[in-house]
Amino acid sequence: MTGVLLTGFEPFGGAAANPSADAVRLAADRWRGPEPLAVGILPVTFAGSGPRLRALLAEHDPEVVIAVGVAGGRSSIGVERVAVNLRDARIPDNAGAQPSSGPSVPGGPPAWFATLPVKRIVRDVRAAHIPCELSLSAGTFVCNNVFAHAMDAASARVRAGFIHVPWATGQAPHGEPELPLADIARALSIAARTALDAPDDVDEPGGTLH
Ligand code: PCA
Repeated sequence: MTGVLLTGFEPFGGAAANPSADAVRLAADRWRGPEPLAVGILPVTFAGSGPRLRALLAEHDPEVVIAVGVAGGRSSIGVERVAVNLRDARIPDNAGAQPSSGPSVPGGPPAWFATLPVKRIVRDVRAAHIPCELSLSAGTFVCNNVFAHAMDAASARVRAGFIHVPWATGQAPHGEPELPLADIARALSIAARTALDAPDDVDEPGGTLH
């Protein structure tokens, strides 16, 4: 059985690279286990991303699955807490599809909570001096779509969730914030290690007032 499945995305929206793919590959290169870690790269399409993620889950049967995507404009690692069952695309995906409403998972619930220990991951990544915060929305584009499919497909035994990352150094267009790729990869390894070792979340009040 594979311990961890990490997925990243191909480039989209005219960008030459996607740090999520670079970071999951680097995290896998540096992973020392002992649990195995598998990596997959997903297409940035509404039609293809869910089936590809489901195929990877069936192939690897992981204990922990963390899907990863870039969130241009963010300066911190963002551990996503809620997947909403909604597609609304501000830009076309890589196949030209641009839905404006409707669910990612027809017949599914309106939303899911990540089953990763999200607050513990934020705490552990920050302890490594990497900026990290809890996020309440993964948006309504392909990343959130994959998050929804992950939560729908993962059995109760699997800890599943999504992490958004900033651009890696040298990649950001228009002066958007960046983080060193090594820090992004390290944050993903910490998240995987924490989810394997400590499935229960910490009991620490947080949230937002508005
Ligand atoms: N980010 C996009 C899709 C792929 C990616 O890396 C998103 O946040 O939806």
